[in-house]
Amino acid sequence: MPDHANDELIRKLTTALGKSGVLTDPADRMAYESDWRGRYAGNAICVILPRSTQEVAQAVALCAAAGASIVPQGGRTGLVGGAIPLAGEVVFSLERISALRSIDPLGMTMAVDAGMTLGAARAHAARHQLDLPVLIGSEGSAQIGGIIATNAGGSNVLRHGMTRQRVTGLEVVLPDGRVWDGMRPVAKDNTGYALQQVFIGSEGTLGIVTGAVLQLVPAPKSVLTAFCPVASIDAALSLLVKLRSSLPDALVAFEYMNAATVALISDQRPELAAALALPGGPSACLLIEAEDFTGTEATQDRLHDALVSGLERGEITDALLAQSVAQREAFWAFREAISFAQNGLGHSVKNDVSVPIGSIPELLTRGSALIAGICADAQPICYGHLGDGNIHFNVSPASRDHADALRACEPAINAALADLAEGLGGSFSAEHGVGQAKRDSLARLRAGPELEMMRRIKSALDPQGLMNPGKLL
Ligand code: S2G
Ligand code: ZN
Repeated sequence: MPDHANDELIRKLTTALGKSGVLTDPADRMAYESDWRGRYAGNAICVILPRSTQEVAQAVALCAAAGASIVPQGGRTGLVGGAIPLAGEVVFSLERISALRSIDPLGMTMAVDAGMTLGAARAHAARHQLDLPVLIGSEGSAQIGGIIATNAGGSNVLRHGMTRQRVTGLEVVLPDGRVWDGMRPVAKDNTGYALQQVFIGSEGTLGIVTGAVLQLVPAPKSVLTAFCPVASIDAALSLLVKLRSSLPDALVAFEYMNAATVALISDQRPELAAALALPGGPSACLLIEAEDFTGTEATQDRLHDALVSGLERGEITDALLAQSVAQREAFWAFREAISFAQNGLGHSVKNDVSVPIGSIPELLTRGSALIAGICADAQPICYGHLGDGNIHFNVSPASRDHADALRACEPAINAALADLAEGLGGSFSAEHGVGQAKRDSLARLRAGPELEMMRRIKSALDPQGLMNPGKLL
């Protein structure tokens, strides 16, 4: 947009939201123009911080009238650059719209503003012995609107599903500035197209989520967490099968990390490795978690017996069962440190893929061979949600000196791993979404009816193409 048009729009937005609600100075905008990894950055004409759904609606209407593009933004914890401006957009930060609207302990639902962090929402639920079971390391910053827009997964999808399964109602500001109030706190609403589902995972390209009704679950009486060095990926899968049969109603997390991942954490965060006091050198490990609703020893006994038989079969070489909350937190701190630890080596390549669980050994073997063929001094940092078939097939340089070489190989690595995952019947983006990072993979791998339907939905709901241009499609 020409400068005078920008100035005119900024003037109108300032009138609508007040001076404190519109950031124009580059120094004030900077924090909103790049992601936490510093991997994606851009320039907005301004960043606005509306205080209510009505202010969002007013601002969207002003942008639509001016033909200005919009980037909805939550906590900026995404990994595919989906909430980062490219150039010339208006960034809508939802951070000031963060209230608890209501909570219904009997119906186990909670209505919240989109800007509430996931951690705050989980704390509200816990006060009523309930839980919002989306388990991601970034819960302190990730916002409810963002995890809905990206359909975030996390570590207990195995039991509770993705964010999609948690949403019963949505409030969305549409690209023309109208507000859709779909905040229905009922499990069943079979009245035509499931419109909430269209917006969940749409990455801000169809509208701005400003509120949600979330389906909560009873909080467990206790959580049992084990950390186990594992002999191989096949052994891990064999143990998964045993645990699923002995803890069918309790197993919530089955996280895998390969030896290179464990070595990376041990190098970058020795204090976290020391807290686990793992015997021997870095080996592949599992983090296993079960929820106990009985308040008896039954679940613990079943988990213990399953691990003992895993030891006897040689599937695991040790089994640390958390004896305290602090020890459980040490296990998770180790696991959640992976993402940041990758930053320590200069450049991190991330490929969040899923395949049918039985194909994971082939994915790891063939994927590692592909990477070795593309980039000599790179190491596969493979970890993630083995229990639901989602592996973060990340790649780090052998050392910081090789970071540039890896950066140069990234497009080839991403394309090869995307093709491999899709070829194995899986997905080139399991939980992180498309954003800027995987847009080309979407265009290449989902061409035909799938992409055509997406484009038609996009043009039907956002005919001006103002919502988050350059992301996803
Ligand atoms: C995880 C997040 C980050 C990454 O840790 O489960 O979803 O680096 C990932 O891939
Ligand atoms: Zn993940």
